Amino acid sequence: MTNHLFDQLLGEANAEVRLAFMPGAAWNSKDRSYSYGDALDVSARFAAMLVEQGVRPGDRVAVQVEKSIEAVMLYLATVRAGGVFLPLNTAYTAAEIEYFVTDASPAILVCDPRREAEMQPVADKAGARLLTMGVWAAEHDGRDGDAGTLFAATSKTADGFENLPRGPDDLAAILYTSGTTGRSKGAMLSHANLVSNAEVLAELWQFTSDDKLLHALPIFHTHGLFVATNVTLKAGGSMVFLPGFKPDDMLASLPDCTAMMGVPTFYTRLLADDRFTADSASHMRLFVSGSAPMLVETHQQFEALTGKRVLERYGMTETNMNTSNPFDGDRKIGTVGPALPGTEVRIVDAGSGEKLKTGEVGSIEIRGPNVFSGYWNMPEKTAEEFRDNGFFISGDLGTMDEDGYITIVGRSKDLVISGGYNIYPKEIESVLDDEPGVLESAVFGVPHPDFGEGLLAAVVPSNGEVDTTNLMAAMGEKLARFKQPKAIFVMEALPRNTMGKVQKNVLRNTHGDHFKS
Ligand code: MCA
Ligand code: AMP
Repeated sequence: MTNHLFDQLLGEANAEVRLAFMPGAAWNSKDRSYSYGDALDVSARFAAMLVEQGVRPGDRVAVQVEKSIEAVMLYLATVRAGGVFLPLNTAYTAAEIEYFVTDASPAILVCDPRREAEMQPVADKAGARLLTMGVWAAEHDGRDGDAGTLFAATSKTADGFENLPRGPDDLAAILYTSGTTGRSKGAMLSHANLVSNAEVLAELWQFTSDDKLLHALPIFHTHGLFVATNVTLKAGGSMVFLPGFKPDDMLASLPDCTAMMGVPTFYTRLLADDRFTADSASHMRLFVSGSAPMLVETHQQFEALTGKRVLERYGMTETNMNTSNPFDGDRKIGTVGPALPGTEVRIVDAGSGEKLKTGEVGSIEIRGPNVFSGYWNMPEKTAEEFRDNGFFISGDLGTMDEDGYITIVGRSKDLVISGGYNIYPKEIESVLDDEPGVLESAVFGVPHPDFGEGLLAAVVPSNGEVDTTNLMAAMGEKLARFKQPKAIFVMEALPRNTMGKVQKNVLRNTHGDHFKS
């Protein structure tokens, strides 16, 4: 019996090789590090536990826990148990989680022990069993570790656990991505989607078992979970697993690593730190950036300081990675490189779907084994975003040069990318519009020195006045912190064009300097 993703990523794992190391924290693992042998053992024990807890092939396992090596084991365990892994941003409020679990109806919801009380009703409403998973992190952040019910339910042996069979087209994960309508959509990713991308990237970026990846990304999104982790597993390499991006930890870990993946904010923060020098980077064989546009000037500063060029690539939750600048060959700054081997990327006229000429701006569309099979429970939405010939309409606008390199020039979707996190203004506007005293609102992004784009909101009061402090507080209960506007402006009316459409470009121009120091 085969389990496509597990077999491809770990089927030939060398049990002796060290997989991951989490420095500075007394994690629930032997000497704070995992070998591939540990990974095989722990993920089998977790998988056996999930089956005992009632997970059946195709069932969703929703997980909102702090970053730890064990959380990665839970991902692998879900796959081994035949389940569908559904990771959730740790910043999400209970109100946000309720939407996801009601929509995805998971068999199990795993949360942090500190959030058990607020998550129990959420799990009950969705008919999910609640488990808690903590990290023994006393040394890390001073709190006494509560390991939670998940570890307690896991037996000390895997007792001959056998992976549940799963084929290439079976679902391995659902990742929620916000949408222009304000409702988040669950992107369904198959075993083959994940395997094909991991294989292609590991080969293209020349990952081997000698690599040690500096991993400081969150593991509830494609970048940290699939690009960084799956590629490392595929190559049989190792990782230094940091809980998040802290310059001190990054600089302390760099000498031990060979490669790093990050969002542009990682690079601007490193460049702003005097301790990051040519020496810190000289032994590194690869720096990758993605999830948001990296400014040309950031590329140039990085190259001027280190003599190395960051490799920029382009992906989406729905498609995994689509394009990448080459490992060997010309990494063109300002572009995201050509289509990955096996993936087709084209630039077309958004209306007619006709292919455009070299250099013309159009809709970026993608077809290939990396592209998802659709949105969970949303066949109409899925149909709207695919062409009849199978191309997925990304919502990004770009050009292709004579060598096939793609440059992203904008977005047809109303989307703000802040520090690598996607924020759909519509979702925030719906929350603001529901507040008493608000007639209407417009949420938009402007340049931000740290996050690339920073979120701002303009509101029109229904009766002349509205208290923006109250609005901020109200959002605190409903929206994750990174989705909350950094400032709210009160306006008499929103700027509109003759069609009545809100002119966000006018708002962006007016407030474009808001974050400039
Ligand atoms: C934190 N805050 C943010 C963000 N992160 N606000 C806006 N945007 C953000 N991204 C808030 C905090 O709550 C805090 O609010 C204040 O901003 C300052 O926080 P700080 O401590 O500076 O933030 P941090 O904890 O250092 O986090 C910044 C970060 C992090 C390291 C850039 O956001 C991050 O790891 N981003 C990576 C996201 C990612 O992995 N994206 C990939 C998605 P206050 O002070 O008011 O409480 S996958 C994807 O996009 C596709 C598939 C792809 O191509 O990869
Ligand atoms: P998400 O839906 O969170 O997976 O974010 C996907 C979006 O991030 C894409 O549609 C792009 O708009 C953006 N993105 C990812 N990588 C890059 C990049 N290298 N340059 C510009 N935008 C990017």
